[in-house]
Amino acid sequence: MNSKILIIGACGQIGSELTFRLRSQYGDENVVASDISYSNLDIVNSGLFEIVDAKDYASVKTCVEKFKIDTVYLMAAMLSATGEKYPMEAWDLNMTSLFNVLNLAKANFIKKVFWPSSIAVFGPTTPTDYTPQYTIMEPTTVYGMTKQVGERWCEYYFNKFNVDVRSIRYPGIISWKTLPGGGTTDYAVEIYHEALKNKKYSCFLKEDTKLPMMFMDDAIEATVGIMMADPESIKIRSSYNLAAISFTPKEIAASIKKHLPEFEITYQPDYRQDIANSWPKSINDSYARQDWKWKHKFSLDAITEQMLFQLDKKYN
Ligand code: AKB
Repeated sequence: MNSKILIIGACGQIGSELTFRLRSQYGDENVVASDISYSNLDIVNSGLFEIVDAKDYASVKTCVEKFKIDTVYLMAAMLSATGEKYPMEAWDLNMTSLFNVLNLAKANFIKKVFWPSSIAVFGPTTPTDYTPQYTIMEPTTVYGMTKQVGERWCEYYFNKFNVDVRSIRYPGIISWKTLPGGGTTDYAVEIYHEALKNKKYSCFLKEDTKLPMMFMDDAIEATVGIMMADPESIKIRSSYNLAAISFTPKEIAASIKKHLPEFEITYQPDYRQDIANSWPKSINDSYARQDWKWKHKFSLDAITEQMLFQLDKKYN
């Protein structure tokens, strides 16, 4: 029998692309997209869509029962930069939505849960290079705190209540279909838009700020890959380290200049610099590669080629 899937936060950067991917795999009739508002018309008009408030247990449960959902991808979250502006709201959204979904699974309304964690679970006391799966975790952002404690709850619900919850720690995600919102790694998407529109970009991070990043296509493969893996192969029920590439603003600018030699980057670091400074430069994801055979495809130059090609088509 086919899975009946609900994506919560389907209008967002990852949720939107995940919706299209899951629909092509499981059939339009088996994938319900949902969000708090009609903010992405491509998603709203592309198939089954429901308004669901992730913070409201009854709202999520009603949708789950209406469509006989067995699998939930909980993609709604407030990210690192916005979370620092609205700490209580970030805590409330990120934690309440997770408890709602985990409790629906505990009560057997659903069978399987995907919940995204992030490199934001790490902090300034974490080893920065090739950060291991198991290491010091003292996040300094509210977003990072919600992800760290969320991981503990996922593992707890797996151990105590046998909830099949799976999670990966996303790095910064680069995509062209939907803009990211409220993250510290968002510069690596904005830069391509500005390069094409204005041939220049003022970066909110310093030129040598190295962060782990990944192309959306790889992120979607990882998400679908961990969810399709045999339950026995998922040995980590908190969240898996996940990695592809790492680069600095200076390096992404150099990659863009290969196609647009006139492109200029300037640097005006703001409060997001402190957040970036607290995160790892690169990640050791050997458990994901070993347990469920994760591997990435896209290099920085391959991402740049795709981004400039697809955005150029969009703008013209
Ligand atoms: C952010 O920058 O907040 C996110 C993340 C790394 O989780 N993109």
